[in-house]
Amino acid sequence: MATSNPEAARLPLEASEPLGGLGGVPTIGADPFGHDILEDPSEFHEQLRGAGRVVYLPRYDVFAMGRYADVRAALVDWQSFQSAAGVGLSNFKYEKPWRPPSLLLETDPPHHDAPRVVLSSILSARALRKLRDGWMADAEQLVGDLAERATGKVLEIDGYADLAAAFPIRVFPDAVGIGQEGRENLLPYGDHLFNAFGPSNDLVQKGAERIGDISTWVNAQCARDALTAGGFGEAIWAAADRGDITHEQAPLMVRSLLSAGVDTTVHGIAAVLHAFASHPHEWDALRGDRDRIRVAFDEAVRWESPVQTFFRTATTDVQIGEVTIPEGRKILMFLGAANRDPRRWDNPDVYDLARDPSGHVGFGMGIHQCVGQHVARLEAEALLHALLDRVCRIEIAQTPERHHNNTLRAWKSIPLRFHLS
Ligand code: OVM
Repeated sequence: MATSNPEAARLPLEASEPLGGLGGVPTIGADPFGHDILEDPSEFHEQLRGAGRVVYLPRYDVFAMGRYADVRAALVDWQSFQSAAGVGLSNFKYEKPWRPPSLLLETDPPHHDAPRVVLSSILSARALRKLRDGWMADAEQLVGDLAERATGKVLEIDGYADLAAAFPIRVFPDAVGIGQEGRENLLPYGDHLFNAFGPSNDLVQKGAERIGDISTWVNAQCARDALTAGGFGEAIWAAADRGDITHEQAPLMVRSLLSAGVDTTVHGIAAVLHAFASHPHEWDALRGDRDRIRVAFDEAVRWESPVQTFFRTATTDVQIGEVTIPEGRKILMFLGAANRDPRRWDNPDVYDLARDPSGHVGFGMGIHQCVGQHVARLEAEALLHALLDRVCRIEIAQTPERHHNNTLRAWKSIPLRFHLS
């Protein structure tokens, strides 16, 4: 069986098991981690959704799903589709992970439960209330400082570097409670981590040289005595003192914050800025009704899906329609394709504040759904309030440039022109 032999499991299907019990699986030969598709995945997503409920990708000998209903159902069914074998292409049963597995992302119940309960409480909407006023003031200051660069009423900035990357880097490390030094490592760490969920292609190779030093720095920030009072990090260690988690688990949970909490939010905020720049009437609508700020961010997460994909692993033979996914096989869940599935969304490619984006799978779904989503929403909300105070129109000043990552739908630059009020 291909599934019990790691060597065979990586061969193309034809070579290991000539479509025997897998007959009838639609096959797509394209490389979803290749630069063309990373630059613009929309055609591939359409092909994937159109081909069937489950598709086989011979390039990586994995299965894939792109329709909303199937992606959602699989994410919710953690019993059949486990995370503990890793949520990247690599199967932890056969290959040593590049870093110790995450206690949240790369586990399932029962091991997942205690870390999840602890972090849900530390990052709950209620627990974040005390951060709100400070983050609003920080956003006003950031936008105010940028506005000083304006020529008359026109301000040209890079929406990626000057806002989307600048704001989370300004507020999030303080909220966790890490020191000032070395914060420039956070984005490269996340970039490599999210590349490493994919195949070991050029994007992974490019990060490999620096990742040792960067990981050493990240891991050092997770120690109790590296964390300042009042932050999320200290709260994780306090949970260990209470016995809710062990003292061995605490540093790995701090590492989860530093892993999942920076690049995701940065590219989520970039998505909302790009959405408004490319849909100017929606900015007018938001200016007329600030209560739609929450919808503005969630609709941007649906529209862009900053986290495009995660894998699961079948714990048993799973039948989906005509196809049986054999036990032990990897399935690539296309969150980005599901979030633009016309079977679920009207005019899915349009960024639309009038729709209800709830139910999107941009934060995942089920027991692993993003535990930091309230943090992300608060960051986006603070920044949008500050921009609404000063900016009456957002335009694209020059063609934005994508940054390619195996997992993230990311930006390198978004040249914007703001018209100040
Ligand atoms: C973690 C982790 C890392 C990357 C992503 C993520 C989106 C979690 O270390 O727990 O969730």
